[in-house]
Amino acid sequence: MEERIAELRRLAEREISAAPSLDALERLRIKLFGRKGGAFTELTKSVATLPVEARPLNGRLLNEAKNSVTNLLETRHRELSRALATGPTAPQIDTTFPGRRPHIGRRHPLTLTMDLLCDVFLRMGFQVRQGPEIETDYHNFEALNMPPDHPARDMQDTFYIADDKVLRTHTSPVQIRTMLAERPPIQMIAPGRVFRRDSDLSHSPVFHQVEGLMADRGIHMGHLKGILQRFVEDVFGTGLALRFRPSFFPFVEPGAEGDMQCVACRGAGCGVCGGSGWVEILGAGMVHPRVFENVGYDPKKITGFAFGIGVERIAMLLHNVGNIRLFYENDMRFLEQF
Ligand code: 2NM
Repeated sequence: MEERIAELRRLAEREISAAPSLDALERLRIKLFGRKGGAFTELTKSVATLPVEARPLNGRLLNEAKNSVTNLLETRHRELSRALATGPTAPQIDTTFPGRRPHIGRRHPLTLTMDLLCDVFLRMGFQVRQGPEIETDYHNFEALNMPPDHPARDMQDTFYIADDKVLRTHTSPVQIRTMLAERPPIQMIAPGRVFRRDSDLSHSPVFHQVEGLMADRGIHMGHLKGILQRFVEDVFGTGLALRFRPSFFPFVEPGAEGDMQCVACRGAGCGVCGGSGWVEILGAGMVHPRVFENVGYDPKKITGFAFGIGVERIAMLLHNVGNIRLFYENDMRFLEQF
């Protein structure tokens, strides 16, 4: 019996070391340890038939042999696996195969437009000022010469957070805060997000503005027209006229709306401009004396112009986008075009 155990152990060791593949090794494992007919399995059964005094020694020898052979099987399994992954038959890397293109993000068309507008005014000497999106009634309305019963303060247009806290309906409160903190000359723009309860093809409850203010001694409407004409040229190219139509805003006098010749038809009349040849792009005017009084400037000495430009409107005209919602739906087919 001892001799049979030793012989099986030598045979197993030889065959395991020589096993050429993982498949061969698995067949060998079954041959040695299989439940039915495995060599070690059978040998274990015969130990049980030995005379009682011979069992302990042979049991121990058999267990040693099984443990040693089991370890050997595991070692050989590791060897063969490693050879498969790294050896000459391992899968080769095709270095000519095209790489996986990483997805590169891009800036949002509104961000691009906002940055473009800011650049144009920065080049003309304006500085960027920012302020909070949640504003006091005072900064958003009262200081801008909008008394409590003014229609622009109507619940339909303004998101109220509390009795005297609103989501700013324009970036003009940034001009108020700047004038309260600084003395003329002021030459600033306020780019940012604004909020109104309004929504259709060309209106979104959240939209963006770039407003501007220039205040000093001797500022007049000619400065306003010149700066804005230059803005139209820089953003849309030369040769498009800008015209002022008289209009009303409580915080300016006189007030105007600015139309530029249609980018699409250059004034001939088309669908974009509704056949008129002109598209409205901004509001503007000379800062109302009461606004200057409210911030402690003497309106007899200081005059100024202000303007407000809708960023979405400019982006739609620049890229011929017909529906404002495309800017907020995050459809990659749209965004990837910019
Ligand atoms: C507009 C149109 C006209 C404006 C006025 C002021 C301030 F604070 F200086 F008085 N800021 N912005 C203004 C004037 C804004 O947007 C359509």
